[in-house]
Amino acid sequence: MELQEKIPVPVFAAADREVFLRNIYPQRRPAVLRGVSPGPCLEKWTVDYLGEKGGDRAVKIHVSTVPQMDFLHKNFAYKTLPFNEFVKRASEKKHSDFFLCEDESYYLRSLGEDVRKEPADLSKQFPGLAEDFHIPDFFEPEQFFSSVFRISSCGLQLWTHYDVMDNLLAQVTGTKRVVLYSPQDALHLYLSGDKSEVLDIDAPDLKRFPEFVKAKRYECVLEPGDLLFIPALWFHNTLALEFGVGVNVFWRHLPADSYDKKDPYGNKDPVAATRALQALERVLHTLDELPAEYRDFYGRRMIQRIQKRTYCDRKIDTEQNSETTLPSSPFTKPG
Ligand SMILES: O=C(O)CCC(=O)C(=O)O
Repeated sequence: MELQEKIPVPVFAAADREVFLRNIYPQRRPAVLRGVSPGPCLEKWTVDYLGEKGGDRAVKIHVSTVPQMDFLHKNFAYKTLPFNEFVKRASEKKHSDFFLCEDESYYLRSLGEDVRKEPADLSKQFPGLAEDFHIPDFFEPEQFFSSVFRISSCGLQLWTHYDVMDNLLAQVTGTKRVVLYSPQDALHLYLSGDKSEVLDIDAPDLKRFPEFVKAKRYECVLEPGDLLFIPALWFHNTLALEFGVGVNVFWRHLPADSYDKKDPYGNKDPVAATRALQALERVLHTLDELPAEYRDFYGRRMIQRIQKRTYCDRKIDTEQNSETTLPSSPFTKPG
C-alpha cells in the first residue's frame, strides 16, 4: 500500500499569459504549463553546446557520493569546476576525474557575481546561453528577481524546501520528478529553517516523522519544454530522472519592500515575518516568567488566537471544535 496518495499536479496544455494570469495564478496552486516555448534552448542545449557557449567560467557545485543529498549530515561537498567540465561530468555516470568517488553526482544552482549580494541572472553569468532561453512574460519586468541554472546528474535528489517568491521552473532537457506540499502542511514536514528534515520522502522513517503521512503529496514529471509554476511557500522536492538542464525564474509577488534586501537566493522570510518571529521569541521569554501550568494555559489560548487571526482555511478546528470563517489573504491577486 502506498504511504501517501499521489495527487497529480494539473497540466495546462496551452497556457499563454492571459490564461496563466486569469485561470492559474490566482489559484495559488502548482500547475504544469505545456506548450509555452522556452525558446531555442529546447533544441540547442546539448552537452557539447552548453560547454562551448557556457565556457570555462568557474561554478560552485554540490558533489555527492550518493544521489540523495542530505543537508543535515552534509553528505555532499561544495567544489568548484569550470562550467564546461561540470556539464560534461554531470552528464556521465562514471567519471575518470572525480573529487570523492567515480560515480559521484553533481548539482548546480547557479549564483550571482557577488554570491552574497547579487541574485543569479543567466543574462549576466551566461549571456551566450541566456539568449536561447525566453523568460515567459507572465509577470511585469520590474518584478523579476533571478534566473537560475538547475543542472543535475541523473538520479540527483534535492531536499524538500520552500522559497518566498513565485517561481517558474523550466525543464529544458531531461526529465524530472517534482513532489510538492502545500504551505498548509508545513507542520507535518518537520522543518529546519526553510528545509524539511524528512529526506527520504518515498520511504520516510515514520518512527521519527509520524506526522509526515498527513502531508498531501502533489506530484508531476516534467518533460523538456514544461514549465512548473511553484507558488511562493509551496514546498518542493526534485529528483532528476535523467541528466537534465533547467532554469528557474523567481519574481516578486509581494511589494518589493516586503522582501529582505540581503537575500540573493529568494528564500529569506519576508521582513514582516522575520519581525513577527522575533516578537514571538520575546513573547515566549515573557511566558517563561510563569510556572508550567500557566504557560500551558496561556500558550494554548494564544495559539487559538493566532489560528483565528491568521489561518486562510475558511473553517478551522479550534480547541472547542467550533467553526470560524476567516477573511482571505490580500496577496492573492494576479501580478
Ligand atoms: O530543479 C531543481 O533541481 C530545484 C528547483 C528549485 O528548487 C526551485 O526552482 O526553487
